[in-house]
Amino acid sequence: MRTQVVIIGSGPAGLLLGQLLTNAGIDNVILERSSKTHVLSRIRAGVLEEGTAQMLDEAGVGARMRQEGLPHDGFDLAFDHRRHRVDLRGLTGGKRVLVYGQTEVTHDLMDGREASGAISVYEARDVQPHDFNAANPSVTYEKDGQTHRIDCDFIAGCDGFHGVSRQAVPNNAIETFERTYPFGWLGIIADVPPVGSELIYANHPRGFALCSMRSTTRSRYYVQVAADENVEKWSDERFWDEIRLRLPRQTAEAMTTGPSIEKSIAPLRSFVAEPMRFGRLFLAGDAAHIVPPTGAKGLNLAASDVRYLFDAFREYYLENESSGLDAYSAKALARVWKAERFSWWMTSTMHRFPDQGAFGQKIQHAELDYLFQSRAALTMLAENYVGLPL
Ligand code: FAS
Ligand code: PHB
Repeated sequence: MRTQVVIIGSGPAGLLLGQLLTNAGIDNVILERSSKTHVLSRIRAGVLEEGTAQMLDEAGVGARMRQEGLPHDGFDLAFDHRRHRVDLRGLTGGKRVLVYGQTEVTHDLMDGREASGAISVYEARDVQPHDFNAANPSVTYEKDGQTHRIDCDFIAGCDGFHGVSRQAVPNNAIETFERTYPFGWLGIIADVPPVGSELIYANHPRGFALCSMRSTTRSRYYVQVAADENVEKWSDERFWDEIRLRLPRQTAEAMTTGPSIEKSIAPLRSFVAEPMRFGRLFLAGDAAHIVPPTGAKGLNLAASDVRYLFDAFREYYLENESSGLDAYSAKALARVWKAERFSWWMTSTMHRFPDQGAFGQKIQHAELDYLFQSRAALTMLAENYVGLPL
């Protein structure tokens, strides 16, 4: 079999790239190791930057997002028993974010892919990229007891942090940068109305908490836990008691609790691999970088990588120009590192670190205090949160 672009991974990055390529008449095949059901079962991000939402519109899959997504003009930071609002719209000249779960984004992209008739192979085992430093790369995989090979022009590694694409690059051709955090996020989903109309990020001596949502009837909550915490030790009751201890009293008293329909712990890390191109193999999304979810950047960075990579492929195939492909890695990394900085800053400002000590807590408090005394400081936060220009 032959195609122009093989995409490894059917998460948001792979599906969005595939949809844009197909719409532009550029032939592509997606190879995914899991089943569709498993991909859709993963509960992840919840906040879309406007640039990401516009890409979903451009891909022709934005209708349900525009109908069901919740536009948010701001969010609260809670500390010292009080909530302080960050007026995104006022601070950024009218920009906002859209609250719409990654599961729904993935659903919409899968429906679009199916309608387009483009080929996706699920439960493709042992996917392997080959000869991507030569002019004739290929990808092999196992399915139904047979080995399949696809010859192609390019390979897009959209296979996430644990994928095969980055692992296929020789160690001497790649440099990685990493910071792991001494805590994780215990998250739950419950079919109860959210405690507020906007998100609340809380800095508390007991640890960080986040009140988010998926709709006006479905809430998404998180509390910071030890990095090695066991989710089995957290009954629903223990979770609800703990998150209410970390919120201002009025907010805690207003919280509706109920049975969790999903409960899991996500580790937090900052990670970047450089470069993001290796001959005819291009990395996009979590395959190349990870951010702690505090800044709501992970899914949005995957989208901006796809923006740059799709534009480069379109220029190559439709205008016979390869400068976009040559510039992809540097252009994507420039935005990645700014999002890494913001996500690290939000995480460092809002979480309790075991070794932070009294001085560290004073610095954290001064940081938060300064934010709400300086329009310049709050504007920095707001313009990063809504998404820096593409
Ligand atoms: P993904 O990991 O989503 O998709 C990669 C795909 O490749 C998967 O379907 C995988 O099965 C497939 N794959 C892997 N190896 C393969 C192989 N060898 N062959 C074929 N296919 C292979 N971001 C936020 O903004 N907010 C959040 O709250 C948030 N929470 C998160 C919680 C968790 C537990 C995790 C892991 C991430 C979270 N993120 C969050 C970040 C997340 O949303 C990612 O940024 C987003 O999924 C990135 O999308 P992709 O790059 O497509 O990678
Ligand atoms: C979520 O709703 O899952 C969410 C929202 C904002 C974040 C992280 C996660 O920063």
